[in-house]
Amino acid sequence: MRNFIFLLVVSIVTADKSDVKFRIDCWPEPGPNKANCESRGCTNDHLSNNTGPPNTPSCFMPREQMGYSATRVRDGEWKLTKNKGLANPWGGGDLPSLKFSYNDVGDSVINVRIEDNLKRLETGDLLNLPRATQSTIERLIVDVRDTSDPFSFQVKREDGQSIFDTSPGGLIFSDKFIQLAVQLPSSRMFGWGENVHPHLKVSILFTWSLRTTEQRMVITVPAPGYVYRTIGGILDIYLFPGPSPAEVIQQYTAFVGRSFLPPYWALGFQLCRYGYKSLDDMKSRVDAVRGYKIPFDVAYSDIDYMDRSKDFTIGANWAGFGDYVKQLHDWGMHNILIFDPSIEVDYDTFQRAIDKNASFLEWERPDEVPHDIQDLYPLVKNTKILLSVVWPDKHVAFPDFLDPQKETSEWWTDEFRRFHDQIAFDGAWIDMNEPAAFGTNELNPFYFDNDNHPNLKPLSCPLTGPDSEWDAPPYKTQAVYNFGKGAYLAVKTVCMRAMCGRGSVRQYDVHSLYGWSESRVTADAMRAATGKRGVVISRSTFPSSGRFGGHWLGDNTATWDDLRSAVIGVMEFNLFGIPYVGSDVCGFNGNTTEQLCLRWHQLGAFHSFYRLAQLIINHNTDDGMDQDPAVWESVAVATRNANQFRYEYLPYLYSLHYRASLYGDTVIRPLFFDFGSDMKTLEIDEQFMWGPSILVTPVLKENASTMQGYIPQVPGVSFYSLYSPDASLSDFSYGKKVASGIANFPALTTYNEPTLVRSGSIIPRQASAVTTVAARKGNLNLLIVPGEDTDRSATGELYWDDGDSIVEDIHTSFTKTSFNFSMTSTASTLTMTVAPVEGVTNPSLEFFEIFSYPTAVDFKKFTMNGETLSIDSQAF
Ligand code: MIG
Repeated sequence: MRNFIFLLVVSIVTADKSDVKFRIDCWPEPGPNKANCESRGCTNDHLSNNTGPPNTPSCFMPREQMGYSATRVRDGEWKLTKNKGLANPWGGGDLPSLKFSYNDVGDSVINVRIEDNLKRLETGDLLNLPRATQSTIERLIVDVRDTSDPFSFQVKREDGQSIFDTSPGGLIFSDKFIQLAVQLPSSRMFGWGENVHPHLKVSILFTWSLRTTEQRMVITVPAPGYVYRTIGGILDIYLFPGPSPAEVIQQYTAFVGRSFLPPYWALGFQLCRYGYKSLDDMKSRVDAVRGYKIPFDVAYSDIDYMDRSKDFTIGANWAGFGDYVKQLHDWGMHNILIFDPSIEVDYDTFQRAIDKNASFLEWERPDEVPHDIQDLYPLVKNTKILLSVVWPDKHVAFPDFLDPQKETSEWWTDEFRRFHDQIAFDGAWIDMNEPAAFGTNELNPFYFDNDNHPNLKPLSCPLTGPDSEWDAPPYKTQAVYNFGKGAYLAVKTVCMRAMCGRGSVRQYDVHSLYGWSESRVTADAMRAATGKRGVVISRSTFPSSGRFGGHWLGDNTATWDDLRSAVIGVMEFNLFGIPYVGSDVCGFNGNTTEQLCLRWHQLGAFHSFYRLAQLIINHNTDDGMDQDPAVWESVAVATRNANQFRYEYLPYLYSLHYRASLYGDTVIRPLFFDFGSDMKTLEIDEQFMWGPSILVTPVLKENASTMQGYIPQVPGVSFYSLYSPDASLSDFSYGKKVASGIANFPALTTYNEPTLVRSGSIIPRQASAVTTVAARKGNLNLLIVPGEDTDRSATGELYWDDGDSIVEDIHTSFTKTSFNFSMTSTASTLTMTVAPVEGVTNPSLEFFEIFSYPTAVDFKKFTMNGETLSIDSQAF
């Protein structure tokens, strides 16, 4: 997976069997054995497969004795002193004395810190988080055990339940290695990001690497506990009390910042492909999809549009691209372009960067500069700029988006403005921003075999000698160990010793912030260039990236497993506060199949970011297949139906995004967010809630004629089918109540996924159209699903704005309409309360549909604001 969130390695090493209770791996490198294990002062005990969970470490630390003793300094502060237990097995020296402290942040968040006396870089300072808190009745209490050796602490709820307990021991604190083992109260752990997870609940034994890298890597382990490992800095831990999962996310996003509001058009269907040979190629696929009248909003261009992969240039086969984007706009469509951060160092864009004093990642000292590469390029010859290899034909440099001065962002913005004058793109897709680099420290990089890529000498980072401190630290992270023998931190990326922040910080300390910093600068550049809200989608993210943009789940493969992992990944990114998220529909790598592609469109039609993307470059044959929906009649029809459903519900989806931006609500979430009182929902990760009202059971199995799902059993809540072969009142299942418990839904290929609506909901809709721009012009209609209470009450809301202009203040940018419905034995009442805002025109209400209405309707008795209405009972 590409974009792990923290510069942190989590190695979960517990098991329930008493003899292997909480093993902390002492030899994560390849090839543990008795001798090397014992040389580290650790215990070697190889378990046969049936005595321990899979991947239980055979070499483990004597954790019970390891750590620090504590003496109280004042309320909330202790001095920690290294005890006699095992020292850091990787060497490098344990810091003899530390400070442990905790503080309340606002009235709900607890901050626990373990740090030394040095001023270390704190990521939190760079992130500039709002650090707002949200009140809750729940309180967390820190309980420090300072009389036991090693010291440990617990964070508890007021009722005494421990939610975070470091009593397993094993605390290590060195300059370049920190380890903290934590016991949890429950095996229900969710949300380690970003990794591809087979389940939402992290229940299998796994070690997750969270360092930003281009590669997918996962090895195993179990709850209820985990071991954090990180390669430096301090421990600065924030605990959000909830108590409900939804409140945890609200509290977390208040603290890190709430998600940006996507423009309305960005909720439309998007078509993307890597491997268009020319503008004509792009046009023909766009025409094919439009030809099927599939609702369709965004046409993408991947690096193919560039001249030899250089940002802000247009390739020879793409003459007329600017006019074509105008044409797309005339059709009510939009265009998103890819931008890579790597800039070739010998053309106009880079010349302007130098002229404007923009900053790039660089070497620390002049004597480190490799002149055999550097001197090839006049513009960098006398600089310390670090050169590497990516897609372009010549060496590239990486913009320093953490530049504390304005020059770098001003140059980047200027490039966006200039390029926008040529092609009026509407969004930026920022790729390769881990940052990815080709062949670092490799003798024979893959591109040497690519006829299309010159054999440039790759970047080389010092792995031995005095300068190797940052690229070859004693403990090299789980990501590196998983990679295999001979791996190093700079695999597929830049040197950790590189300087950024205009020489103020090392890549080692901020590596995982590259994509975050590029998102922030690019979101500003987009707005400056377009004068519109725009959208940024980033491959690499970090906590709080959701403020600036969305995310796609990276290069997946056209397999049924990856269809399933998309369901989980999208829920996880909603937990991370990045709700504008989706997968590459149909699968990026590998050739898809008709059936898989059909099911993937049906799923994608519910994801906020809904993009068909594919790789059709096959380096051997150059003819990977097309896989857009127009390739197969069946997929075209299914996609049209699924998209029509989505487009009808866009006012609802857009309102969900407003709530995410305003209150930190999730858009797509696990069933237990809404129905946690039914414990069965805690295990469900093949279904999801689309906001509070709609439950989706996607078809995830090959050749399925039915799909099994679970309908929550919660007093006072029932579900109705929104799903039927022809979605009309004439069909028997549409609008019908479904029983709770396990259900088998017909896995239709001609309509959307099995979709249910929850009682008590009012959902704003509009008729579908070929684009969102056209659909927005239509009238509003309401789906009313009466509640199960005596008043049969239902509520809903609509957030509305022009969908495209820059949001200056999210709290005042919209009109909100609240809908309330209730029923007595004699009359039903629908109340709409509108808080208007100047400049925003709401769509007018055309009709409403009520499910489960108990009596015949008397058409003569309709009133509006007290006045009798005449109703066309024929049309009703
Ligand atoms: O090295 O721009 O994840 O979506 O199509 C591959 C080409 C570079 C990786 C992205 C993918 C994109 C591709 N990019």
